[in-house]
Amino acid sequence: MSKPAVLVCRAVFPDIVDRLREHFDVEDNPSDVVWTPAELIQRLQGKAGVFITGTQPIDTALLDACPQLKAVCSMAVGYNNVDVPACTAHGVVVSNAPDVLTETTADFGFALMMAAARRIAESEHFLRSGAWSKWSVDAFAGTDVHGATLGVLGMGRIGQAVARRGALGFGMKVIYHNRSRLDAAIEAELGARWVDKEALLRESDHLVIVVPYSAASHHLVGAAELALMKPTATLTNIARGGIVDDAALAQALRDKRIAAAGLDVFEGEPSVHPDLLTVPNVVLTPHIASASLPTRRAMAHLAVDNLIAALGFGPHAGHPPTALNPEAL
Ligand code: 8YV
Repeated sequence: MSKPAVLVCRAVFPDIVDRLREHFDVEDNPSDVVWTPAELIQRLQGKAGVFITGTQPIDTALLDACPQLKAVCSMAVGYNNVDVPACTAHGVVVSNAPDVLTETTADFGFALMMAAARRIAESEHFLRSGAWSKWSVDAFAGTDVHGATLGVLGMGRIGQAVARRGALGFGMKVIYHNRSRLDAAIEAELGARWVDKEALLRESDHLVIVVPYSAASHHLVGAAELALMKPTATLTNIARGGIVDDAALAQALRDKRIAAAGLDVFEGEPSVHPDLLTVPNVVLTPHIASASLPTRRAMAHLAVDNLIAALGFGPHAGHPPTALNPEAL
């Protein structure tokens, strides 16, 4: 009997592809070409499953054009690139990759927040430029992290892991805003207090954004919100581009409306708003918050576990462990 065919959209670790080859005829992408939607549709013809990352859009047009597709398995936790209701309507199961990247992503969010607060990137550029000629009392004096107020916008798994670092490691006072409040026991463990969005913006010394992207979170932080923040505050975004209005943020940084920012995600990435590239008080990284090698491997393995199970193989046949719409099966 011939094996079902699957597509791996981007270059991944060779042993990941080998695991898929045990069950499937695999077309992979070792040269890591970013396929256009039309190329993706063409390669998906006759494929029962697809391994994607957080960057391939999966929409109705693609689903209509690929009637044999049964499973879309992503190695990202965020799934705003996938139209899950459309997949369900087409009988296509979708999975994401939660939990395995929580701690690594929280580590990075904390690092970016600290780099912004303590002006690490800005001062490193100064040193590398050869401009360092003497010690000065206020050179690159930033803001303290320990004992400050940490504001978390979006208190899911990663938000809670950031809060835990702040509260337990740095003695920070933690406030958060989320549509739903945490259980009282978790609030007590994290020492976290729910506040409305306006209070979060006004009271945070360091605001970390960890909310999923959706139409409702588009430009959740723009000029009006930035105007509420303290001039000494920092803003860190490790969630998705588009949640922060990047043009408004660049202006606020230039005007010193807020002190500094740390950004791992951008509207329209991999393009970055040109004004962000010229303001000095922002640390910019290319969407790498989950990028420790063990975590990227764990994310890819989880997507493979899901793909194997969704197409009826392995120990969890028929029950992909982190399906978002198991009812589609
Ligand atoms: C990934 C992410 O690097 O998991 C997510 O939602 O944004 C990142 O961890 C990327 O999307 C992997 O495809």
